[in-house]
Amino acid sequence: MKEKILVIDDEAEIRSLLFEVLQEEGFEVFGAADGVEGLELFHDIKPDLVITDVKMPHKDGLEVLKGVKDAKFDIDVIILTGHSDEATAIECLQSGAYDYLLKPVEDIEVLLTAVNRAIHKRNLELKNKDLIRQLEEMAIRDPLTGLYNFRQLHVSLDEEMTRSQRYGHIFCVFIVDVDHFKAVNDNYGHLFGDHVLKKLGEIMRRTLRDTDRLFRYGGEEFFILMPETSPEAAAIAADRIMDAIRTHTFISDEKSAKITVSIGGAGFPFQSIDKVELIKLADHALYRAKESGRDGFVFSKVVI
Ligand code: GH3
Ligand code: MG
Ligand code: MG
Repeated sequence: MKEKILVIDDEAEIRSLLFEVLQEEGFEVFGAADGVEGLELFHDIKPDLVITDVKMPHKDGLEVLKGVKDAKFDIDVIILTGHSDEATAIECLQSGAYDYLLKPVEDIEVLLTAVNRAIHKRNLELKNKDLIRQLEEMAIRDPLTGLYNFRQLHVSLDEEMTRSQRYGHIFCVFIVDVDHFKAVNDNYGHLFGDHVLKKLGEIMRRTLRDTDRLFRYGGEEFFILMPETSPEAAAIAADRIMDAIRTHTFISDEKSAKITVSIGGAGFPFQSIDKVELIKLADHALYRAKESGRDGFVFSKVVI
């Protein structure tokens, strides 16, 4: 993709010179004849670099620089200025300009070096931002299913408890455990087991509300956090989940299998006042669901 450069100068000849040179260099170039028009265009196109004249009608280069910096898009500005006005150029540098070039622009190589350096720096910054975003995602997601992981579950539970206490709302949680999953691995292989876990995540995500959050809790266990949900509504959700899974045929590599899950549920703050207790109640309820024959849902009976 071509990088975009915005050239702001009231002199048409300078604009057309820069247009020609920068287009030749492979950039997409936009032009504006004064600072007001320039800043409007800047917000519209979000260029990768701004080159602006200093002395212009309406808004001068220093005001353009301020407008660009205030927008917080991390976009650099190169200042164009006459020989007689180097003091302003220095003031621009002090206010955050990336570089300045003296007019008339005679040495095209100097111009191109400054532009390419600024664009290279911007591309590195964008790449870094992207890598940081990826790392942040990796830190909170489970790589197999793409669902939020155990660590993020604790963050979300803490947040939901705070919200629930502040606004007096209740919420419910489920621990969902695949029935006889060891047998799935033993009979069809670990890869097929992985496929089942991934698919289970998709099925549950589709079955839940947008505001419900789904986590991979452990190996073949999932955790569901349902804000503003009563135990009665949770029971309906549990039935829907179990039904969707029970009726699905898992197919991969010419193998196919049917699977069921057991679900344990508990609520906050009517049954538990802290996170550890809440998880323990859901876990006990899950244990009872397993004991009563699996493919079932048990909501904690604890009353406080
Ligand atoms: P139950 O109905 O009592 O829950 O029986 P189960 O076989 O599901 O329970 P158990 O805890 O004995 O076995 C869980 C299995 O899940 C064992 C483990 O190898 C498997 N498992 C855990 N994580 C993964 C994974 O990421 N991929 C695959 N394929 N299997 C996994
Ligand atoms: Mg001028
Ligand atoms: Mg299991």
